[in-house]
Amino acid sequence: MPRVFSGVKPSGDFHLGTYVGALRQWVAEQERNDALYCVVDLHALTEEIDPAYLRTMSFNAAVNLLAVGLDPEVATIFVQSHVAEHARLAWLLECTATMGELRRMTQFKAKAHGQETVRVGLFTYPALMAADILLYQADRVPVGDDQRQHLELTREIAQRFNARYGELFVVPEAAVPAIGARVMDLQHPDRKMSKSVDSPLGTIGVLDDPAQIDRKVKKAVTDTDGEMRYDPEKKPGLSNLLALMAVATQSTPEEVAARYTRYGDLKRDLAEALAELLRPVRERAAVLVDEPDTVHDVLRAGAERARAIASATYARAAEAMGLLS
Ligand code: AQP
Repeated sequence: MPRVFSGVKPSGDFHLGTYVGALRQWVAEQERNDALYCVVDLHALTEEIDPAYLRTMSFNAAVNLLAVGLDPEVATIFVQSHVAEHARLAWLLECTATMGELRRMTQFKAKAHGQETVRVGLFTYPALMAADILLYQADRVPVGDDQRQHLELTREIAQRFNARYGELFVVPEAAVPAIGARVMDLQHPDRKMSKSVDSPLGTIGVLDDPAQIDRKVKKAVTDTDGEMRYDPEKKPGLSNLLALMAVATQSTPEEVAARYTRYGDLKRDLAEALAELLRPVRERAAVLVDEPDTVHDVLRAGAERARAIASATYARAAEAMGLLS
């Protein structure tokens, strides 16, 4: 069975972008693959985060993973820091990656831009992400569009390692959805919807109720020419809404555009469709938050299984690089 791995950073509440760009695929992939999904808490440390908040968000992340429909009987769900080999392999891979490669990462440039101090971990983040993936010998990595470049670097690191130290790592493929790979902020359609950017009206949380969704969609920024057309470059706000409607109704943005003439009608139907799309997630999460033991049991079992795979890969990589076993 092909293996699938992906991770999500518990740096804040999950939003529609997380769901549409990644989690939806994770659920679809779990049936036909050996799937491992991880709450990547070590990645959340790359920027300032309150310890108590991180703990809460990591637990909430696990709740949300179960609430979106991941089945712990089928997929392995765990927390990154519970498997020490992530940090251990990251060091080995940092010692194969170059400053030039890491400096090219656009996410680093964007996050470091304008900051007085930048954590070393933010810079080396892509090596840790490569370790996350390569530890499990993943064939496919379902991610949103913003992670493409990191995936490309992971492939380069794996190929270079294999060439220098012997064939060890599977070189993974990115699996990016055709529609919804980059959900934009509803108030600032020139930038992606993000957990850590404060944009209360521009961000739809996966647990938002129908009234909140309705308010945010109705206030979404579009344009003034009134032309119903999918054109992400010239009409980013409207195109974002068309893409979301396409995801919610399993069609294409162009088909959605053909069904509407007025922006107001599209917004009304989109708000309803999104509320319906997220309804089961909201309902399951409401039950799960009151069952912390169930959630912790899932994470404990997941870490155990993940550790078995990760420790075998790490041992081979360490030995290949010359560390005494
Ligand atoms: N806006 C988005 N559209 C489509 N996909 C998205 N993803 C994130 N935002 C969007 C995808 O969700 C998965 C988990 O991402 P993450 O939470 O680990 O990190 P991120 O990509 O850095 O997400 P955020 O929300 O922007 O977090 P912060 O603000 O903390 O950096 C990934 O597959 C990602 O592509």
